[in-house]
Amino acid sequence: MAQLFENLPFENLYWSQMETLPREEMRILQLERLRKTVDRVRHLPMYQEFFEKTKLTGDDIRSLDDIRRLPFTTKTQLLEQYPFGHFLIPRHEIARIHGSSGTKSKPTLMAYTQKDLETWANLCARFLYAGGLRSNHLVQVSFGYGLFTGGFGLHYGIECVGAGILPAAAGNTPRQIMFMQDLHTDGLIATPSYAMNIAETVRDMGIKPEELSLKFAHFGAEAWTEEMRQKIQELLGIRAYNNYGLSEILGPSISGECYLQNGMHIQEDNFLVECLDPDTLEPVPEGEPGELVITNLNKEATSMLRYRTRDIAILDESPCPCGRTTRRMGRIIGRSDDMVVVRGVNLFPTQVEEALLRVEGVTPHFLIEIDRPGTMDEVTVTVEILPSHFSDKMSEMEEVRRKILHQIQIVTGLRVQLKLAAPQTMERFIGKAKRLIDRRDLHHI
Ligand code: DLL
Repeated sequence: MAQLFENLPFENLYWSQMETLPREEMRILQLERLRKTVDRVRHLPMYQEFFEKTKLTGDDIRSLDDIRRLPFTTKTQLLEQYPFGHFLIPRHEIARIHGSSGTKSKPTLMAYTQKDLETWANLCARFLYAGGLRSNHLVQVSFGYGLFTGGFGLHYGIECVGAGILPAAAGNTPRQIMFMQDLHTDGLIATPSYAMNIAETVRDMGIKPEELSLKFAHFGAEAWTEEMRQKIQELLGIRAYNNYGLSEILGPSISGECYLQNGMHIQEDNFLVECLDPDTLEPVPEGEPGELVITNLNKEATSMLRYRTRDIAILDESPCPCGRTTRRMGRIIGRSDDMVVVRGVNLFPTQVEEALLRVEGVTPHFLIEIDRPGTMDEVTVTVEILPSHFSDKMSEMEEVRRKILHQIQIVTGLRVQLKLAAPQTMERFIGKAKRLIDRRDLHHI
């Protein structure tokens, strides 16, 4: 993979001049765009009361720190506006609508103008290009196409770079692999859990990574660990990059990794990202994890002020050796609403993934179940074992059990119940994986 970059002339490393804009110029641009955004959204029903009371306008925003004078937006507020109350354009000007899956409630629907769609494609093109995508490549998009922003977002990003697309969509893993073999696809787009599923099937079919033409992949839409990256890279012989986004803001595009894989470059000309303590809503000290709170700076059809993502990550201000000047964000540690407090200890599903993948013979297919039969929380982790390490002999399995429990305790600080599942018995996901079931009724405590 290294050769892919060695032959490139330096100026070809970046898709847009925005990626290397001097920090001061970026701040000026952000401020200008923030002021415009404030003036555009202040008449929306969900912000009206605040702006009527404070009489704030764009002109009152004198520095980027003034963002702290603006109100937050939550998913609940957006749902109250369902379907169109938060749109900034009349219905006939809508070019597209996307939204969240809405398993628990109605979906949050977000609108795009034609210009928004062009901006979005360009932003996706930036991180795809930063990971080595060039116009001569053919990329397999194994995301669901639909209301979910992953499929269409990446699709048009690849098109924007001028590369070829195979819109394979998610599912039918043997067929995905057949395409990889027959069409020699260079790149893969998927959720990390589905990519793992594909990678394991490749291995189980006896296909060696070098028999495939895959070179790179961009994964996102759910939390994943460095351990998972290493596993998938090894099984498919690729470089796997992380990218982040959410439909309420735009979709994939908020940030993505460059070929150095050391954090996701935030596309700061389009998004103002704060990292706040979720309880006090004050900025966390630099280098500490906090909730990402995002403001749109350049979206026409819908624009959020200080949207509370519930995603926890660490921001990195240090310059990246790739030459991009944008701030970076570390991988998402978890969602604050995915984080459970068990016997007073904070637990994220990604911590369990990290622990499991440290043990040989263990797959990343797992489920965490939390119950409270009496007054104490009980955590049960069920994990699938590789065929090569699965045995009917109690003594052999005992060794694996001991190692897993030890790693879980090191990473999470918790003692859990462990169930070892036979190969191929745990559910496989083609989109976002579900790894946690919390059956405690915490409202009655
Ligand atoms: O998942 C957008 C997306 C699609 C991003 C494809 C990247 C690739 P939603 O369905 O609205 O949008 O879900 C957004 O997914 O708040 C995070 O909790 C999670 N998420 C997205 N990307 C990552 C990532 C898309 N790279 C929610 N790492 C967000 C961890 C992620 N979590």
